[in-house]
Amino acid sequence: MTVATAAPFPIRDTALEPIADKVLSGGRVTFEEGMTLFNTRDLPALMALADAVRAEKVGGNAYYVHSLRLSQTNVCYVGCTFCGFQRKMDEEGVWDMDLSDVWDYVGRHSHPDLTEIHISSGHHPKRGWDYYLDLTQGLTDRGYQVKAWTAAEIHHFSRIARPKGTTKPLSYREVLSQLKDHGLVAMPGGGAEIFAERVRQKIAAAKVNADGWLEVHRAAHELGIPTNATMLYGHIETLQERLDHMMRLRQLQDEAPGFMSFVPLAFQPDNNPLARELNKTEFTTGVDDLRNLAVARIVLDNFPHIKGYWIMITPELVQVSLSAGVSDVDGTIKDERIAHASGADTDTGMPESDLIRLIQDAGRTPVKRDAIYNELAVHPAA
Ligand code: V47
Repeated sequence: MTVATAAPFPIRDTALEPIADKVLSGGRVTFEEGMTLFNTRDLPALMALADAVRAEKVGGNAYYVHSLRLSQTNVCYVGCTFCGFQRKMDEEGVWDMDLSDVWDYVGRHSHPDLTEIHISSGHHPKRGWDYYLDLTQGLTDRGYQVKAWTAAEIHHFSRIARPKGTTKPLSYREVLSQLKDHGLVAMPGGGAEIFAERVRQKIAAAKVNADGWLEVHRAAHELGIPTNATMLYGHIETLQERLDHMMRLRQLQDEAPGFMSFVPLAFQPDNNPLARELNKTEFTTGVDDLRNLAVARIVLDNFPHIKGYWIMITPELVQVSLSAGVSDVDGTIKDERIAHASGADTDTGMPESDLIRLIQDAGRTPVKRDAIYNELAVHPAA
């Protein structure tokens, strides 16, 4: 006999009933239960459960940030196969801003409401450590909150920042603490890709490994630098590997809290070696995007937010995802380049008024936040 579930929404897949009861009474899902969530065909119940978890955390609010994406260079020596953005130094289509170019760029894109500059770029083989410190400091001095440098870049900096004549890399902690002294307020979640070694070897073999990525974020959290975590999905990874990725993040958040949001990144399948090798031209499906976000919301019970990244899954689906666990829609962005280099067909930025409307029309209250989730303004629907 099945015991009636306490869930205030219909559940057609009976395998979900005990999980819903557990989650709704504050319990934590196991790996096996996480797989049941991934495998269910009962998307409405999965979304409703994730929505209940979301509501418990943020009530009727949904967050956004007035941000600018800065990709000061696309030069990168790492060679991740999913990436259509990277260029070698002498390749066509390359750009590489020195500091004065960056100040001009930011001046051109500046707006009185702009709070956050999110840096997203390549691993440059020639730039020295001072460039990164001066870039962080210069943006801070101009009044912006700098959210910058992925764990993969921190790993790269640990090698280029070492004192002359030494061979031992600087510790992640030392690199991060110098950046913090130059104004860094938060770190983005890029470079996580998929932690499972089987996949990482195929798509990001030369990038920092999973343990290194997690170690950098641990060091950041211990220094009081909040961070995000991403997961690149929709290519060669299995559902088990997605869940393993989430579980490793959950574990780190238990041990060294400091993650603000989890950001699933849907594979953009154009102009990159992985898409060509897989002969892949289609974007991830809406069903996969929604279940991925919903599972993340339920599994990552210690993450304050799940972010719906409209650049990669469209504003329309992000609006729906506000009923599937998502509580943050990222930002105005303005000049996104990484996803667009791999075929994203969304706009490269969105006016703040459109973001507000997107959230209001989903029945949520838009809350403008800064880079570290201080609330700046609330825009209830009229
Ligand atoms: O690190 C590169 C990914 C990341 C592709 O922290 C791709 O708030 C899909 O990290 N298909 C950069 N993804 C973007 C990023 C990010 C975005 C939004 C918010 C936050 C945050 C972080 O984009 C890279 C890589 O993992 N990426 N190529 C591609 N073809």
